Amino acid sequence: MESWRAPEVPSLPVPGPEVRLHDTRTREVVPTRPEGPARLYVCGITPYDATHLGHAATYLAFDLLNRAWRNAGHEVHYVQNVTDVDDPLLERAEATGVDWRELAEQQTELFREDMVALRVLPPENYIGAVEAIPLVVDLVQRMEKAGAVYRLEDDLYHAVDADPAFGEVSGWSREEMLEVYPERGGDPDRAGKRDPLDAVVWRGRREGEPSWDSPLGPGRPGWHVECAAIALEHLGMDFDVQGGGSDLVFPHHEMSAGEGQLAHPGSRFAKVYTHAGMVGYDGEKMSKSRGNLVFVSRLREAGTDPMAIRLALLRHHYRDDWEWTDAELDDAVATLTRWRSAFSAPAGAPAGPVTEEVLGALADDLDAPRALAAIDAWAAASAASADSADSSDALDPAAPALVADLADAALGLRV
Ligand code: 5CA
Ligand code: ZN
Repeated sequence: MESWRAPEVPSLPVPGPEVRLHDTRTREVVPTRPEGPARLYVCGITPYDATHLGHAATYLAFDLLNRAWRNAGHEVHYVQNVTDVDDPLLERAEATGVDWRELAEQQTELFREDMVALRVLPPENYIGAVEAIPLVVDLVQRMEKAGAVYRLEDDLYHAVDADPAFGEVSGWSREEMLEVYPERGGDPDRAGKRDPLDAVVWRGRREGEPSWDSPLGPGRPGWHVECAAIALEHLGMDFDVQGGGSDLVFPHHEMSAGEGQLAHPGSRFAKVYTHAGMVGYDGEKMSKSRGNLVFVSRLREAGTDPMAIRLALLRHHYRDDWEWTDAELDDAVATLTRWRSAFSAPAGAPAGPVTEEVLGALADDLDAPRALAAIDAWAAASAASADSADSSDALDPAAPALVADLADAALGLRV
């Protein structure tokens, strides 16, 4: 499907350091060492009730990674999916009496508009589950050849016991897995399964549900295999980073990695698995099923500057779980006012040290709060020197434009 319009990104006079990133599998911050273009897959939305601030925070985290890699001199090949056919989307369409295709198209378009407003760099390949069906069929057939698929009535299951590496991505115990599985699309209690944790890779046709003819029989893709198939087609095995929110660690990323690896024995799915924390509101994780959502589009309609939304979200480290409050937005608006005045001043404090600090912070596991604090400190120092006759000589007329470009290139904040 169509991706969205790319924002302009200024080029910086100095390169950033190599990027280090937290890896869920090893539970360590590790260097990323892209060979050729850095290859990034980030799980996309299921297009109903998009885009809430939790979604936005997760996509901003990986946008920081995309920018940090580019600033370190890498090209980036970014792929994202849209889960445009799956149970929760179909259920919502049914409940609201809207055609599921129409719901998906409307919500995907709203998401694109939100991403443009937030200056998120678009993926090169933006791929819907529906358009990926031939890829899914191909991957399931490869898994079948590896002896990792069995049939239960009209459905095909990924047999997790065929995979000696099962559990490696999340590092979770079976008890932990079994506890969340039913809430996250799993069907542990279905009679006839070999292992309660086995996951559907092809769901046979049901009355009243969309389905596609295929050599696997009529049906539709399972969720995890959708992402595995799209990532493999566009990035290949052993790509650099698989990303998403922490609610995708298990089962989604565990299963999609396993499915890729079963079909391509001997290589790893992703080198690094990185997860963003959950944004809450009113005491609970912001989620479609709980309905406690704050939407980017609603804030925009109410006249909120999208850069204030972006700044407020970036005040929190991407790995933290945190709770949104409306006060965060007021704070961000005040910060933008201070920055705007410093960026339009005739001179400012030297740009060299703040550039080094901002690029260094972002390359160090995407530490946006530290990067923002460095620009705050630069703006405050510039304003203080401008007010003092003694130190105004130390101000550099080139600095405001350089730091404005830095905020844009590294943090996506065009002020
Ligand atoms: N389509 C699947 C991924 S293939 C999916 O999870 N879609 S989603 O619309 O439910 O979520 C989109 C992204 O937002 C995922 O990476 C998810 O982990 C993330 N996300 C969802 N809720 C939150 C939240 N409250 N805070 C932070 N990130 C969230
Ligand atoms: Zn996914």
